[in-house]
Amino acid sequence: MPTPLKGTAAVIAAAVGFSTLTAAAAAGPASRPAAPTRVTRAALDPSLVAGRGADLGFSEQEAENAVTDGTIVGPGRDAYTLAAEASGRSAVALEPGQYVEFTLPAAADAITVRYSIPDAATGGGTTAPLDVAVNGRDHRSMTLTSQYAWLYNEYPFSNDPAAGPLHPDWWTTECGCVPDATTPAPAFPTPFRPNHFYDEQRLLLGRTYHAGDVVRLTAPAGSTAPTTTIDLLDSQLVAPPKVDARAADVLLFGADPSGRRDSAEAIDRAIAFARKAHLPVYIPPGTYQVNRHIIVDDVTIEGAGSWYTILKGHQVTLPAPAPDGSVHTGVGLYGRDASAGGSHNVHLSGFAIEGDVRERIDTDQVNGIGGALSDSSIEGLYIHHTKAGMWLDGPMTNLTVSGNQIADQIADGINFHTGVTNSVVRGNFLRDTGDDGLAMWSEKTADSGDVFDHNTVQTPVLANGIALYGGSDLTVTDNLVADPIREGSALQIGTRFGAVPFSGRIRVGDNTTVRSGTFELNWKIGLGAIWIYALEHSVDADLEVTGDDFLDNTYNAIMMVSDWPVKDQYSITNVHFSDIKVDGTGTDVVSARAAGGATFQNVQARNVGAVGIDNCGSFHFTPAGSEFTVTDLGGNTGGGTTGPWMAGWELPNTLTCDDRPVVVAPPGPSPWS
Ligand SMILES: [Ca+2]
Repeated sequence: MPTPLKGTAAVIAAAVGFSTLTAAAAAGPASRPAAPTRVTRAALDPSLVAGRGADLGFSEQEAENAVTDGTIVGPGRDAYTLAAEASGRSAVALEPGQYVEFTLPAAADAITVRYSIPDAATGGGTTAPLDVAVNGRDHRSMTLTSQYAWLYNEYPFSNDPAAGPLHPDWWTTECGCVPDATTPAPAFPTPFRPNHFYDEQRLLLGRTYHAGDVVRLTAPAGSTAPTTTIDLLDSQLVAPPKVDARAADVLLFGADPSGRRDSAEAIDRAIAFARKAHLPVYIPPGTYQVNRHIIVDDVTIEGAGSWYTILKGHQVTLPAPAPDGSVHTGVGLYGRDASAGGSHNVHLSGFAIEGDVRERIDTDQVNGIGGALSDSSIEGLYIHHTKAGMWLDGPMTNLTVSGNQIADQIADGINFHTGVTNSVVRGNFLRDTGDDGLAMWSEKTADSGDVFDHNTVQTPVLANGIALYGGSDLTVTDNLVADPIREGSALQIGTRFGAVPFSGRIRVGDNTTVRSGTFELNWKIGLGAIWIYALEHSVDADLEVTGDDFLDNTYNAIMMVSDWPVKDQYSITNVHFSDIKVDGTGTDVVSARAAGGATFQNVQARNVGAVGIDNCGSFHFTPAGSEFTVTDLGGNTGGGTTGPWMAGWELPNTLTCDDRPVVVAPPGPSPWS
């Protein structure tokens, strides 16, 4: 039952994903008594992910589990669809007049709505109202926007829904050709590769509601949006505003909490005073207009909490490109450049950074947090609509990033780039990044001794949930990664992007992934929940993958690949998998497309859709078997459609190569008794 769509904006929506609308069982009418709306984490029963990921004190409820007279979108995992980019790969579409309602699981005075509305016909976004009512009264209106959503086309993407391919000299998967070198010229339907559909918005409700109270979100009858898609609702009880009377209050230095006047210089003055007086800087509740970087060094800056203190900026076009290549600037807190010695002893907490970045320009420094910050901490920020949430350019050391939320980014969530050492990213929540959620990128100089621990990464629209690109002695533990959408995996260990090789001990332990492993659109093969990739060097450091749960894998759970042109040059060795649970694979447990080998111990699998080990080695197919050796250290049990996943006949290196095994969608994850 395709939803009837009207108007020019609707044309785009209709073309790109509303075709996934189904007449699935929408819940009952408004008169139905409120039933508790399930609380989930990454659309999973919380018991399945206990102790993993971040806990920032909010409850997440998926719209597809709520009461609605709208239409369920999905589930579906195909790129460029609204379903695929939704948490849990499903959402609810509302026509004007329709609603979705959530029963609060606990006391709450604040909500976050993740939603999508169509783009304007010529790009650039639209706005539309959303009515919020609690228990049928206390109506409020949110103004939803798609100005920060809807990108099109090939990297680095475009806001123009009508544009043909940006790179007609690139090999293009849709035509299987290089368009410029092809006669007749191939035609590409527009919008071409639409993506990044969702945005989120926070709302303080003005009073505290109780468990059992009902929050109804209604697309008003007169809405200009033909469809309003609701993905989920977060609800929480926000702590009262923090007050610090023994600090340099930015109001005393002329900052304007109404957001009307630019406050950057006032904040600079407060910082200068605070450094001399050895005081922290305090930014009380309010919205402060900041349209450039605030340079921070040897200073503590505290807000009243990220729901109250908001630094908000417009993107500004620079009169001439900056020395770093930027052509724009915008709101951000930056340490000094590492080449100038970097910044030290910077402590930032308790405020939001609301940026205004609508396009991806990789030379632009328009990140929420940037520069080099040694011996520093960043805690309790909410970073929204910047390019990357935090992009740290080392060398630098000893940074702790904890308890932050980063959402709706054009590029990465947090990137430790070049020589970031002994630093920790713990307990952060990231949703809807436009590139890797969390990355360590050892370009030229190794990141070393760093830890990503207890973070939640949901719905990165491109690339990976968590990626390590080279480096030494790195740790990725107890994270929860869900729903990567294209050209990436939940976890990637790759020698890419000019990174130095891996060395020392690389530990990937006790993480949970779900609905991960995307369809690689250029290779046209399915990727694993964890993807180990030898592209620019071999992967030969001690790599220990231990205690992880890989749930509801779209294709395989574990993939090891060397790229075709380097398959005889680079290998993957010294990888050790142990104490792993694989619950559901569309295809294999292990896909090996490289020379080398790995050991496996206590890897339990069930609901496996294809042969357990898909072993291609380096594709020479000699009588000696695959160039990839699987070593069985015992306890590798379970399987699926073809029997035990690790069967004797597959060992140690039987060629079982199948580029595209038939996908058998597994049942949803369940407790492992
Ligand atoms: Ca959802």
